[in-house]
Amino acid sequence: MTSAEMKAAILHHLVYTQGKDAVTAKTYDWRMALSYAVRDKIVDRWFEATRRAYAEKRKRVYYLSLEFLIGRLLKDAIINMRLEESVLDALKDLGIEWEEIIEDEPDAALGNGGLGRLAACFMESQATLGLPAMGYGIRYENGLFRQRFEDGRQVEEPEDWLNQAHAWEFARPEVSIDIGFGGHVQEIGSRANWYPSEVLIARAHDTPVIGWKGRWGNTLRLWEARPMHGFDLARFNRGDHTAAAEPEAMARTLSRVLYPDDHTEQGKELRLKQEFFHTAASIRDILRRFESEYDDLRLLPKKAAIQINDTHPAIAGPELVRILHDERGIDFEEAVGIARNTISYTNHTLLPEALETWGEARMGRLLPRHMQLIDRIDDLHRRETGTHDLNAHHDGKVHMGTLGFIMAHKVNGVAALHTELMKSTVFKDLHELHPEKIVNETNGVTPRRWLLSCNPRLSSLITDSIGDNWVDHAEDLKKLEPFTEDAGWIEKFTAAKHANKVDLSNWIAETLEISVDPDSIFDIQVKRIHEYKRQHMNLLETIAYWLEIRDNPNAGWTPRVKIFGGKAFPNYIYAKEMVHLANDMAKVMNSDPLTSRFLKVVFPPNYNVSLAERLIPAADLSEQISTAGKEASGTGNMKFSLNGALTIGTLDGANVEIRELVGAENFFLFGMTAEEVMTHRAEAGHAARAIAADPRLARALETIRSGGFSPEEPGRYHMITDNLTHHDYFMVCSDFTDYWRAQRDVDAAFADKAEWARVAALNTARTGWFSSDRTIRGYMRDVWDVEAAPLVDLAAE
Ligand code: BZD
Repeated sequence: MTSAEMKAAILHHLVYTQGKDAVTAKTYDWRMALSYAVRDKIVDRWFEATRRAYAEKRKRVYYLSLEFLIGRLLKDAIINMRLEESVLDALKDLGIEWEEIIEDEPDAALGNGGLGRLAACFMESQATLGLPAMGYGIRYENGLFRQRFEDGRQVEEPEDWLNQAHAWEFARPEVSIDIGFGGHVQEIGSRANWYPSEVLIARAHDTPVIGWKGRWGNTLRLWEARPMHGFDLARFNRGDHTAAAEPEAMARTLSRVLYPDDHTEQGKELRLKQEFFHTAASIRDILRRFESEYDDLRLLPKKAAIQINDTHPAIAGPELVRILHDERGIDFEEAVGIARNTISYTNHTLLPEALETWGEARMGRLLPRHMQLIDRIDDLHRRETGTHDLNAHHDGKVHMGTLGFIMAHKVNGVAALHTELMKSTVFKDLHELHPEKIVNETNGVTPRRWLLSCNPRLSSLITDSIGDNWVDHAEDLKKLEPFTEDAGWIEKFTAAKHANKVDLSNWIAETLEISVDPDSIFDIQVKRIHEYKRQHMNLLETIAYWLEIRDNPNAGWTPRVKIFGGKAFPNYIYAKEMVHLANDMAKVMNSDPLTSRFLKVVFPPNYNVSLAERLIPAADLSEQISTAGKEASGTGNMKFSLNGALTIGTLDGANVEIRELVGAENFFLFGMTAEEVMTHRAEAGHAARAIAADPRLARALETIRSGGFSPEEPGRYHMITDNLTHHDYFMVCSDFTDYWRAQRDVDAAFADKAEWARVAALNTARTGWFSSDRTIRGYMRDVWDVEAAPLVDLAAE
């Protein structure tokens, strides 16, 4: 597409789709016009792929997830369609700022963190690989809350991304599916009729997901909840104005908000309803598509693979059995077999508080037939395995992890260590019964968004050096290794990183009014705020460093900028205190004349996908410091490495694999192993002993305790200091000394600029394996048993 054609397309949509002329158009109008112009190009490719999937009778992958954290879509689409040049030229011609347009798009924040972002990376990789796949999610009206700080405290505000028109979706009112809840069951022999007492409608909204070079496109289908009967005109005419709108409001509640809980189970009824609503609509849609192509349901596992993203859609098993058995008349055991061979389940956490359970009373009330089928599934599993105590339904609850396991043919962990821990802890007994079921698929991230798009300087250097094949064959980044020995090339690498740091410094100055020196170490910890991720350990180290500088301000300290980002779950008081503490520390430290040349603390609010794209390319040091055994994988860790940051981290999640790939000598390792954590935790008084043994730690804790960062309220952080002193389940104190040591190793290493840059470049060269293309290939081979469509390279046409 030429620039002139692009310009014409933008102007056409500005006038005829957006209904504005160039004189009155605002940034929003220009963005919509550009989005529609780009979307037109995508749609042709998307149809072509969809037609091919049908014509070639290909097996399809269905990715069921309550979360898709996709972020902005415009730049992604432009880059994958290779339209940057024509768009940039056209915008220049029209006198429109590219940055301003890109920044105007709201993030689609339909996820909490890693699990939701993984789903988004997977969608992009599936499209890039030419794998016929469809994502199913919920079209939340309000995504993850917006975070603001008020006197350093987190304040949550509703996120309303659908307040303005959304350029990327197509409403499909013709795809409307009835979803029932409650009511009663009438059994007829083994089968039953379910008569729900409440029925809602799931309406589809489709977003095309386009792969690299537009070679393939898939669909993300998001369900919106609608009332069976809309506005009650009779009631309205009787003068009952508010009540007339009630059914509508009730139904809409279901797709209104994303639960902001990551890693906790709230056990709320609305959440269970969301889960069933999402899953039932998706299963119906999958079966309808299957039955339009094939007439034998026994073929289902050959033609469809259903992946459930954690247990949130785990009701898929019983629901599929219900339709196959009750509605289609397939024998119960055979129905279970078909469902199992179709479904597989990904586990994302071993934290006990995150494992979903539903009370039998609630489940029985809301899903009476499913409750009966779960008992029969348990019964069948007992007979199959000769066991008696491994039920999904026990102790008055339905355990969704067990249900997910029993109803899947494969269960996967998301990093090597995590998968081994699954086998030896949470799923130990089930694993012994089904040793073939658990497999590992180490997570990955899409290099299109997480290198090419977010880091154009580094990407250009890479492409100038080895060509652009790396973009969809990220293992090619290995070819950069010889360049890391070339001083001239390392200078260019350093220049790219430095320019990224200057950009970030300017942004920090403009938006937060904090001045930071781009020559400092940019040390970044961005992720959800959680005790197991140990932001407080980082804060303690920051305090200890600050105190040390104050003791001796002229000792030639290595300057650091400590950057934090992340949201705390609104009811998680401890996490919110960590946020508050970080902000209080920033206030004190950034204005300390003795130390501010050497140390700054920066906490931009509202960490999201777009902010990650801004921060990660500018990082020198990536903080991956979770208590060993607690972070299933991490994916931020991969993004940092790929962008040439060094990691300080524990042997947890995918850190283990990152360290193996980049080389132990190029990784700042510290802390206990998962096994050591388990034994050490059992020793009474571990925290007190660690504090007594490390005066730096003792002083840092005492500084918080005595109100050093909250003079107006000295007791403010007693929750944190008391917990660390007396309980410290996540072993912050026991790991602190070694963490401090590793941080000083970082200082020493940073002093040798050229050597640091060489190691940073090695990180980029050696982490291509963490492409989600590799992950998806793994699922295709080990879990889904599916092949991609051969692709035609359009760029060559
Ligand atoms: O999944 C995360 C893990 O904590 C990470 O280690 C891992 O890298 C990613 C991807 O596999 N888990 C989550 O993000 N979990 C949730 O977001 C979540 C959401 C709702 C309820 C429970 C957990």
